[in-house]
Amino acid sequence: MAQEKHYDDSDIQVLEGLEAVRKRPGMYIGSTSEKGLHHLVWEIVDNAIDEALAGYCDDIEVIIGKGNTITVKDDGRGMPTGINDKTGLSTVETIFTVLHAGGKFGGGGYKVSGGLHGVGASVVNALSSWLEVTICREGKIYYQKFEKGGHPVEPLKEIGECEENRTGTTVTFKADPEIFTETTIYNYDILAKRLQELAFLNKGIRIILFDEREEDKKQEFLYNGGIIEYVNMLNKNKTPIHKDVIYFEGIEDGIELEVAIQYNDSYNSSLYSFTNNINTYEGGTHEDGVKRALTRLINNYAKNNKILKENDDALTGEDVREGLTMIISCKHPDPQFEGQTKTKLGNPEVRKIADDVFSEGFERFLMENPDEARIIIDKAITAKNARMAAKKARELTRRKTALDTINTIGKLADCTSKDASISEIFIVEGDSAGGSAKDARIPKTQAILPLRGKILNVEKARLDRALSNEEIRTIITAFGTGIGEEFNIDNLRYHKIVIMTDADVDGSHIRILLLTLFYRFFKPIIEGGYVYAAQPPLYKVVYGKNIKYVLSDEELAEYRATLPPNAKPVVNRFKGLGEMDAIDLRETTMHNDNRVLKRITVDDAMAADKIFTDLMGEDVLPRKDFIEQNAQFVKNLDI
Ligand code: 0RA
Repeated sequence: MAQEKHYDDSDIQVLEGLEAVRKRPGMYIGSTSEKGLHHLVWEIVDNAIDEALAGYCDDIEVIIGKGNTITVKDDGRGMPTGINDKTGLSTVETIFTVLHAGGKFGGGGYKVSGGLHGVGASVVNALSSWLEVTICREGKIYYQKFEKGGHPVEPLKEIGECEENRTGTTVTFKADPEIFTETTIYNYDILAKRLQELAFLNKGIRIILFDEREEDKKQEFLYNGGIIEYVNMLNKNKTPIHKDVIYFEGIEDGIELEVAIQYNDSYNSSLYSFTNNINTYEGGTHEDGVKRALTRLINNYAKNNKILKENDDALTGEDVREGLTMIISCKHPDPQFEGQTKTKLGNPEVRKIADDVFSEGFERFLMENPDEARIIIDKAITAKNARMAAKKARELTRRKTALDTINTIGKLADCTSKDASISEIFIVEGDSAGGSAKDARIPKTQAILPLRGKILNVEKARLDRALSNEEIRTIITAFGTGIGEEFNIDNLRYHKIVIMTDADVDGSHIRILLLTLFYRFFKPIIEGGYVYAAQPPLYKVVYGKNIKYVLSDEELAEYRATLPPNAKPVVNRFKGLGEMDAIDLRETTMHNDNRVLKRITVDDAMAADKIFTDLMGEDVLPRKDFIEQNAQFVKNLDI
């Protein structure tokens, strides 16, 4: 009796905590969209990764069950099962029901949890219809189940025996559809991509993903080479200009740093940095330190070996990073995340550590491999020469500004407002859609730029060539930001840049080309959240006096189901934007009241960019087929 009473007391407090999570799930997992749903998986996987980083676990299995349950199984020490002094509950129950409990039970090492620092398990429990945990430890099997919102069904109990040396934790949960109202269906590709990334970043950990919703769907990720293999994969369809990936690692004051690089013959750099397995999209001190060291060392080597002359201009960071693929992974006991999206590493001490680790290793590499050194430095010098040529080309363009402006004005129907914060530009596929859009717009705040031709694919083009493409020049002039070294986000003339293309393959192609262009040359406009994709409807349904526009076949079926059984609505399928008249377009796609705009994230743009990267060297596959096969990506954009 006494024990049960005690249990009830704690239960009340505990459930108040979990109730808070259910009231404001967004505060704990960002959102309750598809992204939030997947966040639940990361929270549980992170705990297993922590156990692996502490050195006790090598195998992690993630299973998507038939009913969209998730199971995460590890072969770690098993969560502690004894009674916790503070809560009077078992440590297992404490971990799953007390907010902020996680960290305190960790046995040192890095906490990799994506910003939640170990509170993950209780948050996942709070947002689940049910959750089960099974633990093997010291020859015994323990089990506990929680029901809707984290209510324990009964305390942790022993349910059987296992081999003495078998240990591990298995967690299974079902996301609560009352919380995740948009979807509770897991996307295999999202899970696979991140689990693969985790396997690259944590060498030697085997992560297996099973999808029981489909027969024989399974992938195993195990990379003993860690981020070296990551760079190999990124460069798979490119042409490296030196044989092996160059890798350095070091540890100073408990801060661990790994860098892997390889140059390829392209003109762009692919640079990804991580801290405690979190993608630091906004960079930070680890990235700064490595970049600074790279620029300094290449300049020094070039000068010392008389490849650059005394009076030559120095190579810039951009020059030495042309064609560079690089992964930086930092593991820090107390990372400070800053920036707009909290993905910028702020710890100042890391700058020097990163510089030290990279420069010690890279200096030796240059000394010991003069042939490779020469190839890398020649590439940087070529990049510098191209940069100077582009500068000249830009100066020429600037002198022709009057002419350019006339050309641009011919195409651009600008808005009258000069206030960027309320101004929007619609980049529209084709002249006929451009015409309807011009009629449909609000002239004060909405500008229309019709694109006539396909824009240049910038994957294989340097800035100087991109600048010779008329459609690209028009876009630059319209944006007002300039490009390359002159780029200035403050001069952006529109705070909404809306890509408006058809929902077909050509439309996706144009959209992907535009995103690639923005990603390569106007990244801050994507990072700043200024870029959107419009979502024109697929059908217009007229039923009596009601007009309804729907975005997809599913939505059409849903709408039909709401009509009486004998209803015969008139359903009109739009074959493209060009088929819509100004009224349709205004009602559905352009005016604020009804339109659905999808904000493009850096991830979306990266995915677009990757499609082209993957295409290089895959000339067997015609471009269009490839994009058709990647319709999933296009669909993702259309959520
Ligand atoms: C702290 C201490 C111990 C195990 C764990 C944490 C642990 C947590 C999780 C979460 C998922 N899988 C896990 N595996 C282990 C045990 C300490 C000990 O045995 O002395």
